[in-house]
Amino acid sequence: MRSAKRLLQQCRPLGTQLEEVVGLGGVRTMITDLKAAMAAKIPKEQERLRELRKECGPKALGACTVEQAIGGMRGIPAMLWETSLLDPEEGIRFRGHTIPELEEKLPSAKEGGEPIPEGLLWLLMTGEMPTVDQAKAVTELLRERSKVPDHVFKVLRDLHPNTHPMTQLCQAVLALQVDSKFAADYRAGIHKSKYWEPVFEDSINLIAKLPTIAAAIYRNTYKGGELIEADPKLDWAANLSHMMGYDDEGCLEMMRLYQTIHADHEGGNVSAHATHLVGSALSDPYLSFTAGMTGLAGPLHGLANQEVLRWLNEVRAEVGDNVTKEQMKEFVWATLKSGKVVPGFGHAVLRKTDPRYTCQAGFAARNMPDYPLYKLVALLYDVVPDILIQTGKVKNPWPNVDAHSGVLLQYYGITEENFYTVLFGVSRALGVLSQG
Ligand code: NMX
Ligand code: MLT
Repeated sequence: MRSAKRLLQQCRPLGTQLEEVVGLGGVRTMITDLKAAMAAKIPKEQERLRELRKECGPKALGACTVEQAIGGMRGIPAMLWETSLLDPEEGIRFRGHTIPELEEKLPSAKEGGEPIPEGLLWLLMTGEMPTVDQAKAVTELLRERSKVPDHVFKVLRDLHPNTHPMTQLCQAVLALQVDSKFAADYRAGIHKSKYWEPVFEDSINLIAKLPTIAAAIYRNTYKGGELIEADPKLDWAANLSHMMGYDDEGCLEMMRLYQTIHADHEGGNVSAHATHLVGSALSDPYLSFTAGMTGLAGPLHGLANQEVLRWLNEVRAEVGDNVTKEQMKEFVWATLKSGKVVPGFGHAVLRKTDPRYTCQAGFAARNMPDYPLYKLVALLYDVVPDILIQTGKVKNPWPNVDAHSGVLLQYYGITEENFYTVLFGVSRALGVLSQG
């Protein structure tokens, strides 16, 4: 299923800009409080939706074929998704901005460095590119709410030691649900025009706590359970890396970029669609995000980043690090002939190389040009598309986001591939909860 936004845009232009407000004494001040920015925007957005329905309600969005119904509603424009738009040829745009534009325009933690996801969160929620101060204010907001209650750590500790990190993430988020503001306000009879406020509160509370939860899962599962305190000087993504035990400056930058580019991919992918669907029952953000994460845990979706590494390690175990093009071709054919997919390649919507892949390849070229695994992934780019084309059935033979992310993590020492999808999930919270 894909977004109806393109057609809806033809009916009516996007909402108004919100940059400045007139404060006390008539002084124009920039809003740096995310909730205040939302409060100024939401009534207009609610009105826009009402008008859209009135003006365009009967307009048809397109026809639907039997093949599309069988194929999981692919290509049917049937969903309103404001935060991002996916073009099959160009790739994702977040509120109108491509990945290279985000790299250029979003605030960074250091001069000329990688974008910080807090800036993206502001952009996704308000539709406006944030200033440095606005992004910093989000960092502070998330820091203030980052404390995870003890009972959540207890839930994690009591799980079976073999519990997959993605299952642990879901359990921890469900354990947080006891504090849902939306669930409490709904019980108290909140007016529906005000739903957005407790949804916003829950979303921010959850996003703020996810790095600590993810790091606890990592430390419990792979590092003997010794947890690391957050560093109050660090931003949200850098703190995730720090609490996992990785303080290398390059790793902090990698985590900022990683957390920015995985955030949103329109509404038709499994994690976004599941979050949206469950949220439409007025299940609170903790419940709906968990639904998204159980979907992200599937090997054809987010778990593919773990599968890519597993698969590359199989190649290396068989032929060593100096794999030739011919050996790689044989390995790809053997994978296909054994009835498996080549992980990290193909996409339900994209028909070109994923710009998130290109962005990560650029990071690798700048920061780890001689790393053997980077070279192996570059070799895959040379070999796999041609073979997938030869099968005659794969609609997109090009690499997706998952083909490259594991290499970056491995380089900085995060070698436990079963954990990778948790990092994807932390980032995905920014997109799917903003849409909520
Ligand atoms: N390797 C082998 N076969 C493939 C691949 C691949 N990478 N991609 C597609 N196919 C097959 C697919 O299984 C289907 O075969 P069949 O008719 O026998 O069922 C045929 O090609 C047509 O599929 P498409 O229409 O091209 O792709 P579809 O939209 O069904 O699926 C994916 C999209 C992403 C599920 C698919 O390309 C895939 O399984 N890729 C590998 C797993 C992966 O990398 N997933 C991550 C996606 C991105 N993410 O982060 O979520
Ligand atoms: C995603 O980021 O969600 C994946 O690329 C899958 C998709 O968009 O269908």
